[in-house]
Amino acid sequence: MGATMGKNGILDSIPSSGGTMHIVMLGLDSAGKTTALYRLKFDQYLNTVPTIGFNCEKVRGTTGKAKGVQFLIWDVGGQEKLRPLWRSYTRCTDGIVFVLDSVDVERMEEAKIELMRTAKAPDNQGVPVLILANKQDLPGARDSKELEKLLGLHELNSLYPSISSSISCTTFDHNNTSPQSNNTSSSIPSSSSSNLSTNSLAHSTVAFKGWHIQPACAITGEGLQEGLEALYNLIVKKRKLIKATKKKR
Ligand code: G3D
Ligand code: MG
Repeated sequence: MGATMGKNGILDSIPSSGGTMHIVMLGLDSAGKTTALYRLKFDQYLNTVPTIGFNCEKVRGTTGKAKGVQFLIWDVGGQEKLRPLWRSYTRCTDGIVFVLDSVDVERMEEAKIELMRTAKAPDNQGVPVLILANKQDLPGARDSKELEKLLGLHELNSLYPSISSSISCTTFDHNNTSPQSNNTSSSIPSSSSSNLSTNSLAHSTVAFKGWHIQPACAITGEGLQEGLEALYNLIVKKRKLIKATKKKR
């Protein structure tokens, strides 16, 4: 623990190579961040005290494609006076986990404001976000669908890159029923009056939904590894997308 702050934030001091994924865990105070971190790390419930500063642990993925992957998870204090520090941790991170108390409807608006502020910060735009809908064991816990609405998570969609590709497509000559050219497997009908013989370009956009909401209970550990795997998949997908975009240029 105890990394120092560099000009690019606290992650300056950590090598980003070696396949370790850097994850920052944020959320309002008492949402269950530290409980989730220690449940992931030690696979048991540990009593917590309010976090002043941060905790940091290496955690291994145990499920699906994330099995064996090493995550370096930063759990940052969520009290209001500590939130301005979040930016130092999120800069250069691979993914963000936003932990939510699924019962605390009174503070849902506050949670939404902080989540949106974080996701929309220029440094964080496009960084995959896992919303961990914690405390699902408690009566009155809102389910993912309801939380999605309460938090207005659709707003996040516009923050993620999409790749647009141009494909040469078949044009159709009405005097001649054979395709003129065909670089794609499907033919796209042209307008009824035309005898088009030139290729046209169709633009397809592959959308990337860079966020996921995962119901969880940090006390029992339910949903935590699943959430980590979902976040891992988003990070990998985003990297592939960026690589594909770069190749096109
Ligand atoms: P924080 O790190 O986000 O500030 P903590 O939150 O991990 O310190 O947890 C705050 C309180 O919520 C703790 O209770 C903790 O036991 C509880 N908590 C965390 N996750 C869950 C959960 O999934 N279900 C339930 N029922 N409680 C949870 P105390 O009583 O110590 O304040
Ligand atoms: Mg804490």
